[in-house]
Amino acid sequence: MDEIAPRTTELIRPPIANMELALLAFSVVEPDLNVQLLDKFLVHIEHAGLTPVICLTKRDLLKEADDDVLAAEVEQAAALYRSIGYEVLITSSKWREGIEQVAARIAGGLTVIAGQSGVGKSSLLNALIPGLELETNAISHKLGRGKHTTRHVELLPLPAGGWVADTPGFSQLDFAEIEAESLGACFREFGELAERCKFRGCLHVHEPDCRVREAAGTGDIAESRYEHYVQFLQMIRERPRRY
Ligand SMILES: Nc1nc2c(ncn2[C@@H]2O[C@H](COP(=O)(O)OP(=O)(O)O)[C@@H](O)[C@H]2O)c(=O)[nH]1
Ligand SMILES: [Mg+2]
Ligand SMILES: [Zn+2]
Repeated sequence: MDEIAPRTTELIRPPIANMELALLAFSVVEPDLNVQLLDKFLVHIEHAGLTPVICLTKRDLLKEADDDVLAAEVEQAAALYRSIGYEVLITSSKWREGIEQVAARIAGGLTVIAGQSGVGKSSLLNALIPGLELETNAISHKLGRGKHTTRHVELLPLPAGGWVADTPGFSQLDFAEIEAESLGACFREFGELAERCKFRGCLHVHEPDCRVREAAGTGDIAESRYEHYVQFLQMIRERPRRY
């Protein structure tokens, strides 16, 4: 009789099980880097028990834009996520920059690639896998919308071993599977601090002697991260009850 392998990790959306790494693609331009959405993806990936690797794509556009403010924002974001302990790779599929680093990082493993539609996931896979010609969603001027975008999940073998799954792009993630009490654990840098909050089960919002809120006040936890935590907590509390 066939045995059904236990599902070790589960991402609700996209529908993939038994993955190890989540390569989280975010473009620096077109669409602009959206750190709230990045934090949302990170929460879902942490919750699923996958290891996230952040991949900032379309670096060539950043260089072409020659915009110091934008460049500084991207630098800051990369520094912030690295300081939290996340790996951040910066790539240009167009210029083939950073592709070898991504290839080395995901070689031999099982990787799911996730990110909003249009950030360059399929282009990155084409750059990683010689001969692969996934359709990329260049805007069709005739139809005025993306065409031939990825609609289903496909496991692709990597040249150096291992597999990668291209997933349909999605821009909306809800918190249907995450409880308020487990949200804090999805923010890595809250970890040790949260253990020293006065109250067990502290949600780090209004509770007295909360180390997490304290750290957000002093800047030890980045303002943007704490803000997003509070926003997500609110979303969890406001979601419709499921019976
Ligand atoms: N300039 C530039 N454009 C890119 C790059 N990667 C992807 N694109 C463009 O971004 C659009 C979306 O790319 P695609 O790979 O289909 O994104 P996906 O929806 O995430 O799979 C297409 O028009 C690509 O040509 C890049 O590194 N540089
Ligand atoms: Mg695609
Ligand atoms: Zn607390």
